[in-house]
Amino acid sequence: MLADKDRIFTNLYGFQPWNLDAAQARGDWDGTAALMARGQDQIIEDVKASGLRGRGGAGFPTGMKWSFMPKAPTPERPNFLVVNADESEPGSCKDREIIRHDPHKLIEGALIAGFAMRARAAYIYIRGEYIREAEVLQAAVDEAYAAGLLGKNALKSGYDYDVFVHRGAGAYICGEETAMLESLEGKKGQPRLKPPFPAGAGLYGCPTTVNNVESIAVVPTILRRGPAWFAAIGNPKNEGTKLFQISGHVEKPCVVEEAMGIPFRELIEKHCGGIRGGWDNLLAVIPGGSSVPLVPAAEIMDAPMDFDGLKALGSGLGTAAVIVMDKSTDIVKAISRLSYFYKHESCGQCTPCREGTGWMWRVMERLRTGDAAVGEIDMLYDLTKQVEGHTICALGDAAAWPIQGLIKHFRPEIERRIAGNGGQYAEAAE
Ligand code: L3W
Ligand code: SF4
Repeated sequence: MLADKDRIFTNLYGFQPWNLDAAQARGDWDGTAALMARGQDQIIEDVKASGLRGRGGAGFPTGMKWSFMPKAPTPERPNFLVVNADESEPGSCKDREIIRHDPHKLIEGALIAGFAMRARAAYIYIRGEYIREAEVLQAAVDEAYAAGLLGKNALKSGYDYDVFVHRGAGAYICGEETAMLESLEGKKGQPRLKPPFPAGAGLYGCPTTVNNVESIAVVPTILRRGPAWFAAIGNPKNEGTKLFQISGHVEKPCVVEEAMGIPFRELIEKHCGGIRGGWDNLLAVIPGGSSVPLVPAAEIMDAPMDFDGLKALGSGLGTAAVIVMDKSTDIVKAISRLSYFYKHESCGQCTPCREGTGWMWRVMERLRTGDAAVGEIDMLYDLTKQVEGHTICALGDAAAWPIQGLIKHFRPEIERRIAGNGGQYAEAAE
């Protein structure tokens, strides 16, 4: 379990004010100019040494991503940082807490990260539904400007840096990094083909790094306490602290900062008061937000909650949005509902996703009611394989994986429905 002294997000629950005075009293903006004086390359090396991997789902090494940015940008082709605050993954709600209660950690991180990658400005793209959070964030940015922490000659460092808050309009797909860039440019939020990656051609065609809110907000503390401190927490290649968001059938759903790699059972016992109805009542867990396959109860119990531990189980850490389902869950219905979500959120520009998500959802609905032939289970599995890996962005994969997980682990339950024996689990209320 993570010691209190190792927690980065000391105001996660908003017990203290979010404003600049309170943030500074908690240690934010302490010696920021001295951190920057270490130099851009040293900051990138420190972030690399800390082992920080992207907290938005993919787990790409953050320092390495920054190192892809050109070292000599020109006024005609500046570098940009884009902070992905379009938190829309079902189950994910950690970035919201950071922005609500600790916005200065994000803003200070955006300054240091932008400086390290020689960016001219940062755009924080915040989910449209996060109305109050956008207000807090803008007010915190305004405070930072007024205090000389941002803008011309930010922190008297000789470095000019702007931070803009940009509100989204409610499309999940704008959380995909290249759709976000399109949206920022004022266009329809549709993903671009990669490569080129944003570091080569991003916002307005300029070199751009897109990082998740949590990835940026932890950077000042990592630099202040030293990369070795961060790297000593967690497991090899899965270092540091992580915000877990636990929802569903636990006694006390919560967002909590823990060490990467904490075993699932410990996470739930220590912070969530256990599983509703006891451990025998656990059915399955989606450990990383709706885009990763579910893991059945018996396999998840002692699993390390980190990138590699969950990958070994055929799932993933994703954003660490842990969705817990007990035996009252209609598991086929739950996955069918996710299929509907992906069908609804598909941007429609590539055929396997546009057509496949609707097709998968329709078959899922028939499996839910048992109004299908047994052979359609394999047909649906094949269909997910036709979508997976054949689309422009990861939404196609995200739509396919939950269904694959369901078929892999709960085929007998689907077959029972088809055989007309009734479900093993009670039909959940609408
Ligand atoms: C330069 C290369 N850059 C990779 C960069 C790339 C991106 C990052 C990761 O999807 C996942 C997705 C969701 N040169 C590079 C390179 N990069 N190779 O590294 O890239 P990638 O393609 O592995 O992932 P992605 O397309 O960014 C992210 C999953 O996260 N997810 C949930 C997401 C939801 C939220 C939310 O609501 N906040 O984040 C959950 O699992 O499905 O698989 O920056 O440019 N050679
Ligand atoms: Fe759009 Fe789906 Fe293709 Fe992604 S995979 S670009 S969401 S149609």
